[in-house]
Amino acid sequence: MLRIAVQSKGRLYDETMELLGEAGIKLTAVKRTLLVPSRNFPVELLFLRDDDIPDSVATGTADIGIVGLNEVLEKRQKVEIIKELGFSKCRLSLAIPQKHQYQGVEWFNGKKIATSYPRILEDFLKKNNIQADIHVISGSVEIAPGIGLADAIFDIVSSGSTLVSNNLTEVETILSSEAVLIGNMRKLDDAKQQILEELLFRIEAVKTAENKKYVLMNVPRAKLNEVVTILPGIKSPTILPLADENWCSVHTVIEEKHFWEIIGKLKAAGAEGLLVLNIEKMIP
Ligand code: PRT
Ligand code: ZN
Repeated sequence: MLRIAVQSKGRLYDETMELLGEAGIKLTAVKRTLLVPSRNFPVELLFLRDDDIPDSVATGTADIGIVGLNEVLEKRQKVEIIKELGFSKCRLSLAIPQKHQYQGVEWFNGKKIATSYPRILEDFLKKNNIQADIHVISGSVEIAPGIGLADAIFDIVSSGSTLVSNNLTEVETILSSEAVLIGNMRKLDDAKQQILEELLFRIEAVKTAENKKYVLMNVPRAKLNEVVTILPGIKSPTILPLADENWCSVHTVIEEKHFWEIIGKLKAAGAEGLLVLNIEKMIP
């Protein structure tokens, strides 16, 4: 049984559960008790606050965990990053009140910076030879300058709207973060290692399929070459005959973003009856 530490509630929770669900892992109970085994795969989920996940993996309470890279780096636990998971993307940035002119990182000399990430900030300040006062607060960091508690903040930014509504400007981005799968530096026993490999294989299949679409269309045979050159397919497209021998059916997998670029070209080339389908999993 492989134990996976995951966030019990919060911003990571939904997508973590969705990823595990898409990887075919079903839980015995929907209710979030602390430790919930899967009913169809040899893993159990340990539900924790995200702050506790790096430590639980470093000490071996959990075998692996899913947590934001920002937490991993801040906690400085001995864990290895096994895989970047591509969700809960955000950045850790320095922001200052909009009324100030910013000419460079020296601005922070002698300033007081509020943050929940003192270690990452300390490293950055040291590297840049800045002497600043770090003021640790655990929530609502963005209101600190407005109430006179600090001159600037160092916090998580996603859309940036929280900064704007607090009259702050992002001036330095120090870290790009996303959810990561972490593991212990020590080797897992063979049984657990095997479960981990199967899990990684499944996650890979889910991730590869993300943002990809299965596209089918009918194409006049005379236009087939033209259509095939437009398609940025994974390999060459599948071409199937239709009852009307002047037409054929073309199937391929493309990235969704390419789809919008090429749809006009495909139609101009004579493609008809385009169908775009979601792909659940892809195994290369
Ligand atoms: O209770 P627990 O300790 O488990 O959770 P938490 O409250 O400490 O963390 P939670 O659930 O808020 O966030 C978990 C993780 O999600 C973080 O560690 C990040 O890795 C990631 N993440 C992604 C974010 C955001 N996006 C995010 N936007 N974490 C926080 N925010 C906050 C940010 O602090 C700021 O207040 O959202 C605000 C900024 O958002 P924008 O969109 O206005 O810029
Ligand atoms: Zn937390």
